[in-house]
Amino acid sequence: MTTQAPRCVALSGGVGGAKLALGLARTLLPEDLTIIANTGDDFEHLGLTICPDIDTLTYTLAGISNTETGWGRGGETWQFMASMEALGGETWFQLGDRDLATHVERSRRLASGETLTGITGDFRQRLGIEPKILPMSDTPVRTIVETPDGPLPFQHYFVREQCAPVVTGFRFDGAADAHPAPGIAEALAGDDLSAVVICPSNPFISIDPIFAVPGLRDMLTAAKAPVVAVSPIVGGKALKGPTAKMMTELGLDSDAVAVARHYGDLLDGFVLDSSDAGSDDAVRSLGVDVLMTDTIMKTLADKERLAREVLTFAEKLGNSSHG
Ligand code: FO1
Repeated sequence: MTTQAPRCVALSGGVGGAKLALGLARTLLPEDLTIIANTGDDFEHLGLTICPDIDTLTYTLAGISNTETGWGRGGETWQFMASMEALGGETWFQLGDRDLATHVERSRRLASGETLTGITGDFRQRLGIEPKILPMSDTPVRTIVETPDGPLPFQHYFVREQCAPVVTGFRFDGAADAHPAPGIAEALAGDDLSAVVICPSNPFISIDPIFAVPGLRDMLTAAKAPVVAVSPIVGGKALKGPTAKMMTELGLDSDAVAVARHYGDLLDGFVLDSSDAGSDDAVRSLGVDVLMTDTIMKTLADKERLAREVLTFAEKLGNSSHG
């Protein structure tokens, strides 16, 4: 009998998701990993198209990210921002000098008719990344955060307003006309797929925009591999970002069980942090298998260990569902 290397598709937003994506990239053969990135955070700013989650994934996998912020590039300088400030331009969204090149070149290529998939693929190859990073769609989809004072474009809510407004809901503008990016259907098809991993990203603003692309969630449901999500909530708190605050404002419990319930039928397995022992029965009662482990990824070794454990968990789920 020959044992095949596992093949995996991962869905990711920004910082938290990119950490597990890096662990997966260091565990799997490059041709066996495809990462689908949220583009709902994308926006047009200073005449440029900014794609934060694609860039966070790309910089993280290339080993050139700013490990303190999780976004942007390491060793950054800020002359462009200082010059903008002197001219009275907008500076609430920090674009470093090195990072700026990504946005300028991507915007130029988009304007000349290239697709986001093509540009993302070219950038990652030039930066030495082997696994595929695919945007969820080549059609622009923009997350809009509904608040009592009206709708806010995602980055205005997240960065300019520092997530302070109360969230009453979300809209994904453009999603109805979007199509999954080329390569997604192929990555999710085939009997050799071993795992679909939903990285520990915010379910509402990082993963739901991916599911808002018509047909994409159905492709996941139809995939021949178990779908496993890693909880972004640990001990009732989001490790980074506004997930727990949002859940409370939306009238949900701000715990890992509510995240599992949010994904619902889609899930075969859920990875809970050991500090959430006691929530596992509630997740199992949803008909979802549970892996309890340490999900906090501080070091590279943490990322690799979690990636290995998630893949082994998915493999077990796959074996049991196929008798
Ligand atoms: N996040 C911030 O909190 N402040 C910033 O000034 C900021 C700038 C920025 C520039 C490029 C980029 O790719 C990402 C950037 N982010 C910034 C992160 C971005 O807002 C992400 O969408 C969120 O972190 C959610 O994933």
